[in-house]
Amino acid sequence: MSEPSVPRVGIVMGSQSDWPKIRAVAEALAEFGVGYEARVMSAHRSPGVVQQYAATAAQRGLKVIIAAAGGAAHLAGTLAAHTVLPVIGIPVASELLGGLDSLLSTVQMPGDVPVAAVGVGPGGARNAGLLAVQILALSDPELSAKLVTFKRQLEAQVVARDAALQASLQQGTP
Ligand code: RP5
Repeated sequence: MSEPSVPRVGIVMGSQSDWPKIRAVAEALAEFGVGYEARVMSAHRSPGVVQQYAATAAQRGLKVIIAAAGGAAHLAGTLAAHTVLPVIGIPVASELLGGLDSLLSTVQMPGDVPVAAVGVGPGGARNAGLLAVQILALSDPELSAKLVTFKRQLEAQVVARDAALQASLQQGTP
Protein backbone atom coordinates (compact mmCIF):
# COMPACT_ATOMS: atom_id res chain seq x y z
CA MET A 1 0.00 0.00 0.00
CA SER A 2 1.11 3.60 -0.65
CA GLU A 3 2.27 5.97 2.07
CA PRO A 4 -0.65 7.91 3.60
CA SER A 5 1.37 11.07 2.98
CA VAL A 6 1.22 10.52 -0.80
CA PRO A 7 -2.12 11.85 -2.07
CA ARG A 8 -4.09 9.32 -4.08
CA VAL A 9 -7.39 11.16 -3.72
CA GLY A 10 -8.07 14.79 -4.51
CA ILE A 11 -10.82 16.41 -2.45
CA VAL A 12 -12.03 19.55 -4.16
CA MET A 13 -14.68 21.93 -2.80
CA GLY A 14 -16.37 24.92 -4.35
CA SER A 15 -15.94 27.11 -1.29
CA GLN A 16 -14.18 27.06 2.06
CA SER A 17 -17.70 27.16 3.51
CA ASP A 18 -18.20 23.57 2.27
CA TRP A 19 -15.37 22.12 4.36
CA PRO A 20 -17.21 21.73 7.70
CA LYS A 21 -20.01 19.90 5.84
CA ILE A 22 -17.75 17.43 4.05
CA ARG A 23 -14.97 16.82 6.57
CA ALA A 24 -16.26 13.24 6.87
CA VAL A 25 -14.65 12.50 3.49
CA ALA A 26 -11.20 13.19 4.85
CA GLU A 27 -11.97 11.29 8.05
CA ALA A 28 -13.03 8.19 6.06
CA LEU A 29 -9.86 8.31 3.95
CA ALA A 30 -7.68 8.77 7.04
CA GLU A 31 -9.43 5.81 8.70
CA PHE A 32 -8.15 3.61 5.87
CA GLY A 33 -4.73 5.25 5.68
CA VAL A 34 -5.36 6.73 2.23
CA GLY A 35 -3.43 9.90 1.45
CA TYR A 36 -5.40 12.85 0.14
CA GLU A 37 -5.08 16.51 -0.70
CA ALA A 38 -7.86 19.06 -0.20
CA ARG A 39 -8.35 22.17 -2.34
CA VAL A 40 -10.83 25.00 -2.75
CA MET A 41 -11.70 25.93 -6.34
CA SER A 42 -14.89 26.92 -8.08
CA ALA A 43 -16.40 25.92 -11.41
CA HIS A 44 -17.80 29.44 -11.69
CA ARG A 45 -15.38 31.67 -9.74
CA SER A 46 -12.07 30.08 -10.76
CA PRO A 47 -12.83 27.93 -13.82
CA GLY A 48 -9.26 28.08 -15.13
CA VAL A 49 -7.91 26.59 -11.90
CA VAL A 50 -10.49 23.79 -12.06
CA GLN A 51 -9.55 22.93 -15.62
CA GLN A 52 -5.84 22.92 -14.84
CA TYR A 53 -6.33 20.80 -11.71
CA ALA A 54 -8.40 18.17 -13.52
CA ALA A 55 -6.15 18.06 -16.57
CA THR A 56 -3.00 17.42 -14.50
CA ALA A 57 -4.48 15.28 -11.69
CA ALA A 58 -3.66 11.87 -13.22
CA GLN A 59 -0.05 12.76 -14.07
CA ARG A 60 0.43 13.97 -10.47
CA GLY A 61 -0.57 10.50 -9.23
CA LEU A 62 -4.15 11.04 -8.14
CA LYS A 63 -6.45 8.07 -8.75
CA VAL A 64 -9.84 9.51 -7.73
CA ILE A 65 -11.25 13.02 -7.47
CA ILE A 66 -14.01 13.85 -4.99
CA ALA A 67 -15.78 17.14 -5.67
CA ALA A 68 -18.18 18.89 -3.28
CA ALA A 69 -20.31 21.89 -4.17
CA GLY A 70 -23.66 23.39 -3.34
CA GLY A 71 -26.38 25.24 -5.22
CA ALA A 72 -25.64 25.31 -8.96
CA ALA A 73 -23.14 22.56 -8.27
CA HIS A 74 -21.16 22.17 -11.48
CA LEU A 75 -17.77 21.46 -9.93
CA ALA A 76 -17.83 17.65 -10.18
CA GLY A 77 -19.11 17.76 -13.76
CA THR A 78 -16.55 20.34 -14.83
CA LEU A 79 -13.72 18.30 -13.33
CA ALA A 80 -15.06 15.17 -15.03
CA ALA A 81 -15.00 17.00 -18.35
CA HIS A 82 -11.24 17.46 -18.08
CA THR A 83 -10.00 14.13 -16.67
CA VAL A 84 -10.28 10.39 -17.25
CA LEU A 85 -10.05 9.75 -13.49
CA PRO A 86 -13.24 8.67 -11.72
CA VAL A 87 -15.02 11.67 -10.19
CA ILE A 88 -17.30 11.36 -7.18
CA GLY A 89 -19.66 14.28 -6.61
CA ILE A 90 -20.93 15.38 -3.21
CA PRO A 91 -24.00 17.61 -3.33
CA VAL A 92 -23.60 20.05 -0.43
CA ALA A 93 -26.81 21.17 1.27
CA SER A 94 -27.65 24.75 0.32
CA GLU A 95 -29.41 27.21 2.60
CA LEU A 96 -32.14 28.21 0.17
CA LEU A 97 -33.21 24.88 -1.33
CA GLY A 98 -31.85 22.41 1.17
CA GLY A 99 -29.63 20.52 -1.24
CA LEU A 100 -32.12 19.39 -3.87
CA ASP A 101 -30.58 21.97 -6.21
CA SER A 102 -27.08 20.63 -5.44
CA LEU A 103 -28.21 17.02 -5.85
CA LEU A 104 -29.79 17.55 -9.26
CA SER A 105 -26.89 19.70 -10.49
CA THR A 106 -24.42 16.98 -9.48
CA VAL A 107 -26.26 13.87 -10.56
CA GLN A 108 -27.89 14.91 -13.84
CA MET A 109 -24.81 14.67 -16.05
CA PRO A 110 -25.13 14.22 -19.78
CA GLY A 111 -24.22 10.80 -21.22
CA ASP A 112 -20.49 10.24 -21.83
CA VAL A 113 -19.36 12.26 -18.78
CA PRO A 114 -20.04 10.21 -15.64
CA VAL A 115 -20.04 11.56 -12.10
CA ALA A 116 -20.74 9.12 -9.27
CA ALA A 117 -23.02 11.18 -7.07
CA VAL A 118 -23.50 10.37 -3.39
CA GLY A 119 -26.27 11.62 -1.12
CA VAL A 120 -26.73 15.02 0.51
CA GLY A 121 -25.60 15.24 4.13
CA PRO A 122 -22.91 13.72 6.35
CA GLY A 123 -23.67 10.16 5.17
CA GLY A 124 -23.05 11.20 1.59
CA ALA A 125 -19.71 12.78 2.45
CA ARG A 126 -18.59 9.67 4.33
CA ASN A 127 -19.77 7.45 1.48
CA ALA A 128 -17.75 9.50 -1.00
CA GLY A 129 -14.64 8.73 1.01
CA LEU A 130 -15.52 5.05 1.30
CA LEU A 131 -16.31 4.77 -2.41
CA ALA A 132 -12.90 6.23 -3.20
CA VAL A 133 -11.34 3.63 -0.89
CA GLN A 134 -13.26 0.88 -2.72
CA ILE A 135 -12.04 2.13 -6.10
CA LEU A 136 -8.44 2.17 -4.86
CA ALA A 137 -8.88 -1.27 -3.30
CA LEU A 138 -9.43 -2.80 -6.75
CA SER A 139 -5.67 -2.64 -7.21
CA ASP A 140 -4.60 -2.65 -3.55
CA PRO A 141 -5.03 -6.00 -1.72
CA GLU A 142 -4.14 -4.49 1.66
CA LEU A 143 -6.86 -1.89 1.31
CA SER A 144 -9.26 -4.56 0.13
CA ALA A 145 -8.57 -6.61 3.28
CA LYS A 146 -9.27 -3.52 5.41
CA LEU A 147 -12.63 -3.13 3.69
CA VAL A 148 -13.52 -6.75 4.43
CA THR A 149 -12.72 -6.15 8.11
CA PHE A 150 -14.74 -2.93 8.03
CA LYS A 151 -17.81 -4.76 6.67
CA ARG A 152 -17.48 -7.46 9.34
CA GLN A 153 -17.30 -4.80 12.05
CA LEU A 154 -20.41 -3.09 10.69
CA GLU A 155 -22.33 -6.34 10.87
CA ALA A 156 -21.05 -7.15 14.34
CA GLN A 157 -22.16 -3.72 15.60
CA VAL A 158 -25.69 -4.18 14.30
CA VAL A 159 -25.92 -7.74 15.66
CA ALA A 160 -24.77 -6.47 19.09
CA ARG A 161 -27.34 -3.65 19.03
CA ASP A 162 -30.08 -6.09 18.09
CA ALA A 163 -29.06 -8.41 20.94
CA ALA A 164 -29.18 -5.47 23.38
CA LEU A 165 -32.66 -4.51 22.14
CA GLN A 166 -33.91 -8.08 22.49
CA ALA A 167 -32.51 -8.30 26.03
CA SER A 168 -34.21 -5.06 27.10
CA LEU A 169 -37.51 -6.13 25.52
CA GLN A 170 -37.37 -9.44 27.40
CA GLN A 171 -36.96 -7.49 30.63
CA GLY A 172 -40.11 -5.57 29.76
CA THR A 173 -38.37 -2.27 29.07
CA PRO A 174 -39.10 -1.19 25.50
C1 RP5 B 1 -20.93 26.80 -4.18
O1 RP5 B 1 -21.66 27.83 -3.63
C2 RP5 B 1 -20.03 26.33 -3.08
O2 RP5 B 1 -19.66 24.99 -3.28
C3 RP5 B 1 -20.85 26.51 -1.84
O3 RP5 B 1 -21.55 25.33 -1.48
C4 RP5 B 1 -21.85 27.58 -2.26
C5 RP5 B 1 -21.72 28.85 -1.48
O4 RP5 B 1 -20.40 29.31 -1.55
P1 RP5 B 1 -19.95 30.60 -0.71
O5 RP5 B 1 -20.82 31.74 -1.17
O6 RP5 B 1 -20.14 30.24 0.76
O7 RP5 B 1 -18.49 30.82 -1.04
O8 RP5 B 1 -20.20 27.18 -5.29
